[in-house]
Amino acid sequence: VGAYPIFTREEVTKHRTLQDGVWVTFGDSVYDITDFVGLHPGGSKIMLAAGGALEPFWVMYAVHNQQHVLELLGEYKVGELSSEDKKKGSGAISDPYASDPPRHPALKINSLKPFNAEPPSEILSENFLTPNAFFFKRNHLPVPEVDPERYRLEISGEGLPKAVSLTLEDLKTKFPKHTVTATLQCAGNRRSEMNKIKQVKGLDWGIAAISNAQWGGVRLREVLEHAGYRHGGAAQHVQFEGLDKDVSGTPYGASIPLRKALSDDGDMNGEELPRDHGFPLRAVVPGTVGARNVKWLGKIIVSAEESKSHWQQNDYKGFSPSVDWDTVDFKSAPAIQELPIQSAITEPRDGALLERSGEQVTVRGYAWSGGGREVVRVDVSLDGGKTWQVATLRSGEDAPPLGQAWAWKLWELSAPFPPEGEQLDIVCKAVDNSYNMQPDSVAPIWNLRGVLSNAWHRVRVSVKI
Ligand code: HEM
Ligand code: MTE
Ligand code: MO
Repeated sequence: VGAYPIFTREEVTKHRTLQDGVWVTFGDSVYDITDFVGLHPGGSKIMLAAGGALEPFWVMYAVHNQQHVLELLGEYKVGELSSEDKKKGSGAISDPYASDPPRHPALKINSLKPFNAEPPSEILSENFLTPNAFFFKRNHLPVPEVDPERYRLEISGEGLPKAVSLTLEDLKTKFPKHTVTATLQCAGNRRSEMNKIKQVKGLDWGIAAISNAQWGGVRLREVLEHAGYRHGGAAQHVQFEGLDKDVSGTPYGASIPLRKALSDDGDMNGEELPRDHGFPLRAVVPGTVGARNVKWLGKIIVSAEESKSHWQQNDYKGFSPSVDWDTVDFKSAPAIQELPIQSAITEPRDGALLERSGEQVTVRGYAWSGGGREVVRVDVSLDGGKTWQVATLRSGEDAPPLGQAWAWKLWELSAPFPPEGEQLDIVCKAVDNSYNMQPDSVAPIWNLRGVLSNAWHRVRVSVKI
């Protein structure tokens, strides 16, 4: 290792544009990342750190605390900080996640900061309504601290005579309360199965980035009417902005088509909306991908255009297996809204050891389809898909009106063990009322972002004689 040139922090600050070169520091080292800026998977945000330390930004984006990222950074090293500046350090870094709420220890954490976690799969099939503590949690940023007294919901845009601001008290007293039981599923649920085919980018979700709750609150339509919304203009979309913001002050955002604008706020399974799930207000968009169910809702904007948010424009879209990170054109695909038919086996778990003495094997799971399409059947195979049996569906509620099956169905199959064999290849697949079915394997639906992973779910278990 040859000696590196020595720089002061003062000198580093002079390199903050592509013309002057883009330099950053990490620990005691200096890096010239000019050539990496255009290649950065996180886009132009990287320029926020230009001329200074990476640490204050990387505490927010903990995706960087990985060996492969540090190795990549190492390739751009050009110097070391002067011993004077080494002593000073990069300044105290406050952890933006320090005020995140406490969480249940049984959750399987996929990323701590931001917090992303799924419950043990058995918990899902044990409860038609997933208890809030176990409901999967998917945050892109720190959980904002919202003072309910000072909270305001801002509503503006196309077709509204003027901007309107509502307090929580207004929302609770000026509108009728509605409830809806709706399943929320992340676009990345079951991504880990795609990773087995070929590496995708994103959190390695198992089968439990999906949960079901009864949501209580007000209808978005009624809030828009209260704000004086009139049809006839250019309005096509309803944009949502969260109160969670990144280092550049950009909030989490998403939009839904205007005609879908039918939503709720307020409580979750009869409890106050938990901080992780959007306290004090979230958009609930039944039948629509998790990403559009914006939490910590601060702003509603009716507009002719979709949300400009990164997550609406350059993420949460599906592509052909042939598309890679060099060829992907995010403008060429529509934003995911309704999700496809889905099901998975929650019990037994892959790799479990079953006792034949029980004589019956019991398989449990969930099934759900987007857009309010009702699951009408779940087929289960104990022999890898050669023969099938129909599972019993448990809906937990009265039959929903056509096109409004927002909640999942839990299902169960109890069947005699096949006469021989030390292994069971259990498979499930669901059918919705449009007769949409799941594809039999992952490879043909593989996509670089690892979304929409809904192939037949398979678990292999051993049988003890
Ligand atoms: C993602 C490298 C600076 C924001 C990534 C990833 C890499 C990377 C390799 C992909 C990680 C993965 O998915 O496994 C770097 C390097 C940097 C740098 C080498 C400095 C030399 C920054 C800065 C910010 C930032 C300063 C913010 C101010 C992000 C974001 C993502 C990301 C938001 C996630 C994108 C997504 O989830 O799609 N970065 N980064 N990065 N980076 Fe950076
Ligand atoms: N809303 C805000 N403001 N910030 C977020 O990070 N994550 C979205 C969505 N709404 C998110 C958000 C994504 S991708 C999903 S899957 C769901 O919230 C997860 O909701 P949950 O944490 O209540 O399960
Ligand atoms: Mo998500």
